[in-house]
Amino acid sequence: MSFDSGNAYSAGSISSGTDNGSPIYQQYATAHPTRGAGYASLSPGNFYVMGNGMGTPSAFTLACWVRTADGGGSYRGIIHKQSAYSLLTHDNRLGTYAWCGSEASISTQTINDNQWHHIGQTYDGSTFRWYYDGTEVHSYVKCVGTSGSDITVGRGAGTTEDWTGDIDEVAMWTRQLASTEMAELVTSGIGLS
Ligand SMILES: [Ca+2]
Repeated sequence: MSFDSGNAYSAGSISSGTDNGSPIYQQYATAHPTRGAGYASLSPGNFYVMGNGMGTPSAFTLACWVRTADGGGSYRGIIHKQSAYSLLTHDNRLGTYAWCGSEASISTQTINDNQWHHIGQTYDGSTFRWYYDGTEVHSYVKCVGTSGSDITVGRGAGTTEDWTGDIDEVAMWTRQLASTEMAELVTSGIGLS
């Protein structure tokens, strides 16, 4: 989802989606070398539904740029698949929730400085790794749940877990990107296969 020309939903293996509420499409004052021409602003009630998309693959990567001054006092879903996996914030810190045994893991990395940051989560079938501006900041060993739930961008488990802030270049891969590739996303954009 580049948001460079409105609601562009292509995101790795995901190629369709729908607005829920009224996400606001914004244009950068000057096109950004990595983030392109535009981005989206989300707030409670305004998010995207991506369909089942890539399902629950054995390995995957979730990534996007975000800017927020309010990471939420509890869970806020950024890229979320209910009952499977989620890239989220909790009390303004980057984290995840994996439904195999229903357990969250929250890093110490705060995210509410109102500056653009690239965040990502990779999974190799056993270990989650979080990336912040291209650098690994946290990991934990966990399996994911199997779910047919739609992937949502900007909403977690329900209406109380909507995310507030700007978002751009949402991407997903059905493989674990290497640490070098996660760094490359920050400097070169999402042109990885
Ligand atoms: Ca963009």
